[in-house]
Amino acid sequence: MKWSSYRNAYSRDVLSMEDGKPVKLLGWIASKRVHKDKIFISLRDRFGYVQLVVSSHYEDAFDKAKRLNIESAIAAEGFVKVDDRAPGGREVHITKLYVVSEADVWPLTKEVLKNPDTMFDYRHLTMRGPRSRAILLIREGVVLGAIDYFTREGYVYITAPTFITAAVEGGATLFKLKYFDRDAYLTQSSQFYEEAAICVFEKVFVVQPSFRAEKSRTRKHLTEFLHIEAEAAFLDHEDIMDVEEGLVKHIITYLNENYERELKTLLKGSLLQEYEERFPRITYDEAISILQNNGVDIEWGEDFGADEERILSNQFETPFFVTHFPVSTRSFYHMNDPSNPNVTLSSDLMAPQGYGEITSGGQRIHKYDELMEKIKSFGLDPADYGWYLELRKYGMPPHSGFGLGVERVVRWLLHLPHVRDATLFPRTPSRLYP
Ligand code: NSS
Repeated sequence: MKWSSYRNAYSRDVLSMEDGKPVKLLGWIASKRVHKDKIFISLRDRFGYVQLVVSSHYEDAFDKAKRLNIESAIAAEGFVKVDDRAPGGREVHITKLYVVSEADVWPLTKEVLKNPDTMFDYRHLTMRGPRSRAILLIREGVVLGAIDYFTREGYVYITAPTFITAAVEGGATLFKLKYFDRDAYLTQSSQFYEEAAICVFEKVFVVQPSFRAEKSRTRKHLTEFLHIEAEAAFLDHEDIMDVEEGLVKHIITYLNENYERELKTLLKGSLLQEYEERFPRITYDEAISILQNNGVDIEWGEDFGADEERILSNQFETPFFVTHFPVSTRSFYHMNDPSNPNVTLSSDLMAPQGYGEITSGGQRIHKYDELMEKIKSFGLDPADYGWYLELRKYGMPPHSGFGLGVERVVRWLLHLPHVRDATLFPRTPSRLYP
């Protein structure tokens, strides 16, 4: 049989068909219930689930349905039956059933699924469940929503290399590897390459993995995450916060418009909250006061850890920016605030209700001497940043940019316990398989 031309409907089409319509379906047996003279199969295909009913009257189909393990791939022919008792009000009464690929006994017992570690050992199989399916589609929606936003706003999509020679976000979290006989690293951010590209396109964005050798075992750190980054010429710190805010609001609207089914599956029947008002903007100084007033032992100049972020973001019901981080807490490329050289023109966008940082950005140093001085004051070797410095000699305008962690956004929007739930095959300090 030529399976590519066999099918004439998907599960979701059946749900709006009239009684008696003949259909040919392809998919997997997600579950089955065997009765004396009837077998109920929940068939899964790329659009979801539909109920099949195999009656003992059709002996060959009945015998196959009885014998087959769940997750066997099948082709099934029959007629649509309108029935209020069926999920979605329709089922398909099967007359013929073909085995496309027979499955062994499914190894995922309740024990396996209960323990997050063994659950992720079987991620290649557990991803077939309705919940991970819906989460992965929302993740797709976050990326497509972002691409939709950037292309509408005139940003050009570029790509940057994964093998790099120097740190963007500090040497401590670089993954080192051998590049033939030289040392190289895995990229932490495409930002520097985007900065080069804005002198051609003015506004650019990337969607690609970034890598961090981060040992911290928190609910928000992966060693490989999907990074959406944007960079724009002639935009200052305030302007780029507007872009970040516009992006996050657009992603939410895009998901509500295009992923209603998945959102309702995951959010107990509701859609995502849309935010009309402008996101609040508080300074780092104000954030420190809030933390101190909540009994947190933190001094001015210290960076926020996971706990501080959680406590701070628990004070808010909408996303909010924290701006003007101290020079000591930010990478060297950040422009110092001309009105207060102890702080930078930087900001993090925080998700509310304890979820914390989802984007980070700000204005870059665009002047050669200023950047050279800052590189040296950070104890870095200017030779490592040759081309990046050189850009400042050839017409680099004031510019700003930011990065957004896709798994962090998905985790927040869906209230997931951990960022690893927001990606297909998570990479953490302890997980490199599957
Ligand atoms: O380190 S960042 O805060 N900033 C940058 O990499 C800039 N160079 C981006 C830019 O301006 N183009 O990371 C940006 C975002 C951060 O807000 C998180 O949402 C996410 O990337 N991020 C992570 N997600 C998951 N796991 C880890 N380890 C992680 N690190 C950052």
